[in-house]
Amino acid sequence: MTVFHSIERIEARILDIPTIRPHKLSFGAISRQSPVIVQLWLSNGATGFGEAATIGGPSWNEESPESIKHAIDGYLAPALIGQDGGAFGSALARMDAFCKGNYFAKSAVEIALIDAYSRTLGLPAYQLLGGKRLKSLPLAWTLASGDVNKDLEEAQLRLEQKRHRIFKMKIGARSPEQDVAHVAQIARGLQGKATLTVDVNQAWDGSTARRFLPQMIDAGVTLIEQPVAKWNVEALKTLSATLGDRASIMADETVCSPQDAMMLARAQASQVFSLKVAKHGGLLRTKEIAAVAEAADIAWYGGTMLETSIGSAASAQVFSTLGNKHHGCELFGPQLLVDDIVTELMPIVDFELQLPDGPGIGVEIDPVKLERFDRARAGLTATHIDLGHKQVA
Ligand code: MUC
Ligand code: MG
Repeated sequence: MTVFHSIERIEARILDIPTIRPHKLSFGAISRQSPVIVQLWLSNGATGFGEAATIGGPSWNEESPESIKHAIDGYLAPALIGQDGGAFGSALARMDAFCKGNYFAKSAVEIALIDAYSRTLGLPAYQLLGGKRLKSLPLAWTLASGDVNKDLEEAQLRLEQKRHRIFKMKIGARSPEQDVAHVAQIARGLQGKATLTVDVNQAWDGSTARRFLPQMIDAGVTLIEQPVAKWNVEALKTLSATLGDRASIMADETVCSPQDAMMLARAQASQVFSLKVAKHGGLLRTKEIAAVAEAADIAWYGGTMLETSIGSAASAQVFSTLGNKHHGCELFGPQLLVDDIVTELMPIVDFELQLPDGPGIGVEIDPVKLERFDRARAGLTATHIDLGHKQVA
């Protein structure tokens, strides 16, 4: 028996949710996240939610909350209305035909579609993505207050609470010498009780990375994320070859499409891929990148764009279907926001995020909170990155 539930309606809204503290990255600081939340209805009345979040408007890559909403309202929703809700691959192909690129926007729609359809079947989304292999994942926290004492306080508290023992430090905004001193001070303060990683968010050129990463490793860092510009695959390759077994190089901004993944695998330019549902264009495409990683003996890491529990749970659904050659995940977005939009957060037990069971993406929306943070109601304007004292000319 064929079950046909057509896609009836798709709506996108931008929320504005403050962060608990300024979050400082190489390219600026944020104090507010503006996730785009998508709701999709099927003809049988089932509904699902999806999300795409950016960091500092279009500062992390080309898409912004406003461009995401625009692409969905103007192009992606019209492409899908009346189509078979269970034909996920065809839905992706139609979105590609109507609209080039715009992967964050497509991911929010695809998540909402898979959420709605799996709820119709009464199944967790992971059942439609290959089934659950992992029940939990070690959960990293990012130390990015910009102040070494505050970072250490945050880290100590989270260790005591048994929430996190992987700490990622955002570097690249200050001089490399200052960054090395900062990381070394945190490492000394934590006395080997945690795994340390750094994310340079493309800030360094190849020679800076070659000169300063060995010092980071001497200080205790074992995973290095996107040290150079996304196009600088030659530098990633040299670093991967020369840093040896002491630390792994992880691609983030460089690895978006399956072609990027193939290119990095052929070049042997990174030992780890940071998987992010938004930049890959959805849950199914995240599995494609993960498949390339597995075939090329590259490990994966469950990345985030600092989503609410909607996007985080959707990511958790697909991560739970992957193999165990991983470095944990960083789905801590909900903890960085002053409040969330679901009734119950995914639990953290013994430093591990418990990956949700269904139905759908496994979390339930709180409609009151959804309204409370809705930009259309609050009348806020676009979120901009704070460049601080950075000289940009
Ligand atoms: C990134 O580039 O990884 C993820 C965690 C965090 O603190 O920032 C993001 C973006
Ligand atoms: Mg990154």
